[in-house]
Amino acid sequence: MKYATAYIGLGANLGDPVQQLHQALAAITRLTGTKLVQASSFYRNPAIGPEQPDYVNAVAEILTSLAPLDLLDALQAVERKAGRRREYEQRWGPRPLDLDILLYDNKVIEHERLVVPHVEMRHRPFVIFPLLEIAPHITLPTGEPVASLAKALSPECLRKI
Ligand code: A4P
Ligand code: MG
Repeated sequence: MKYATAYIGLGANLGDPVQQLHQALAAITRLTGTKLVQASSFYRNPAIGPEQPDYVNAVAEILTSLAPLDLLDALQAVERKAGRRREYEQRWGPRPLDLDILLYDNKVIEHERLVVPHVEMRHRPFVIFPLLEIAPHITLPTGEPVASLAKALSPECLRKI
């Protein structure tokens, strides 16, 4: 079996976000052909977007034999089980669980349902600092080290739980 290394961004700001992230990690370990390698600490931080509760965010490294779109389907099924109903949501609005594919090997993917690296990741402290915690030497497919992206961001808004 050929495995890809992928990094998943986890976020929640409705219900019990810490519990939701623990459950999401457990659900990820149960996905077909997928192993959880490691997860970052959980970080509480203010929401980016409309006025809403603080988020808890984390990043997980996985090994998966799922193709990128199959992984997306599987993660969206996990989001739905956590009570997420996209049709009632506003863009960047509150959600019980959000799972984003940040990186998938060194691939660049531009599909109508899936863009990798995740478009917003480079601007988001709640993605870059947890990623740096578990993969300090990683680079984006562009060759940019995540450590360099972190230098342009402030970690002050993040509170490690
Ligand atoms: N999609 C495209 N690329 C990807 C990818 N790499 N990973 C598509 C996952 N999905 C991807 O996603 C909408 C569609 O994006 C999916 O159907 C998929 O086909 P969504 O999760 O429903 O998100 P959305 O709210 O409609 O918009 P967006 O821009 O994806 O939201 P984000 O970027 O996930 O932002 N503040 C803090 N502090 N922490 C957060 O985690 N999250 C958001 C949501 C806003 N503010 C936040 C946080
Ligand atoms: Mg999302």
